[in-house]
Amino acid sequence: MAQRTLARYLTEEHRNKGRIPADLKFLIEVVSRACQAISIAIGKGGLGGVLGEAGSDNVQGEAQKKLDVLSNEILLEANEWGGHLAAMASEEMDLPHLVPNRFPKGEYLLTFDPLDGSSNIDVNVSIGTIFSVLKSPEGADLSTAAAAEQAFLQPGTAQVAAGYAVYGPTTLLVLTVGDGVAVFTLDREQGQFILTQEHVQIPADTKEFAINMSNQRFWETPVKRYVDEMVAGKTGPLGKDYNMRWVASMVADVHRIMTRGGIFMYPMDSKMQAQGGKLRLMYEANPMAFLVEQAGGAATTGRERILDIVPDRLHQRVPVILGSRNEVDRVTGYHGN
Ligand code: AHM
Ligand code: MG
Repeated sequence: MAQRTLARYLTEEHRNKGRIPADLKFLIEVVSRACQAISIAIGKGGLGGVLGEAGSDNVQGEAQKKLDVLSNEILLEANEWGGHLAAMASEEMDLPHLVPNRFPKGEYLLTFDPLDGSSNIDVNVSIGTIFSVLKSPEGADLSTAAAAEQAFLQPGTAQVAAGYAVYGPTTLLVLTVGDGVAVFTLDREQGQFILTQEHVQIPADTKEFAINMSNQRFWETPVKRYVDEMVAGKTGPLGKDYNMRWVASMVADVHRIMTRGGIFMYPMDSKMQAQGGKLRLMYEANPMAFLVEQAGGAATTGRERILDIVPDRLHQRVPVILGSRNEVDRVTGYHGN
């Protein structure tokens, strides 16, 4: 049987299922090409002079790596000319990036974490790109970058597409357009993403959890209780032995869950209270929550469904608990929900 490329998958979603308009199909293809370019840059590593610090801080006050900056530029440049976007917002930029006046504007908004897992870049461990697509509200004020922020403040339920690329031993693109989750593998010789899995399903139960255990003393009681119960193993209240994995790249940890189930938590902790959590709603939590729900899993903050949160600012942070449904329900229940 002929290989199904990403282009073909998107064409079928457009033509046969009427699910995505042509503009959205084009947008996703452009994002996928940017991810290929990022994958090539990452692959060069020390030979390409792309490792190490950029010498600047981003809006979150975090030191930027050269690849953070480069990936951001690749995504901006790839997407600004196509006529499908109204504006973009990135974890690495204070304000939205408007489409320059020399290019036509479209109706979509794109948000991204250009290179997730920055602490893993220099140690040759999997990293990724996360993206989300929204529609620009009718009549949105896009006259200045500051005014444009308002257009992005939509709940995750409004996303029309979301995905991530994981740059691991192979480069994968994992995508949803609201019709389940599909996985594409980059064929480096062809320079194309080829469909390798469709209808991804996260098992409802799991024996694997992912959390940064070094923050244990800062967690709230419900998460402490849940992790204690998992660590207690077979003779504990949950009656099974659990295994722990923590790559510290959200894309890699979420991809493991997409592949074989599990629960991922970056919960609220007392260090992060003032800022609302560690992970960013628009660039990390929402796209991952959309993908996980589309694969039959669940995603909450412990207190509410992530996709229901109405953002009050672009760089908002939230606690994240996602993955196998029964486990997410259990720990969410411990929060009194
Ligand atoms: P980044 O976007 O700056 O890379 O930060 C987000 C990352 C996630 O990928 C990962 O889940 C988490 O931060 C790792 O945190 P920690 O350093 O506490 O292990
Ligand atoms: Mg990130």
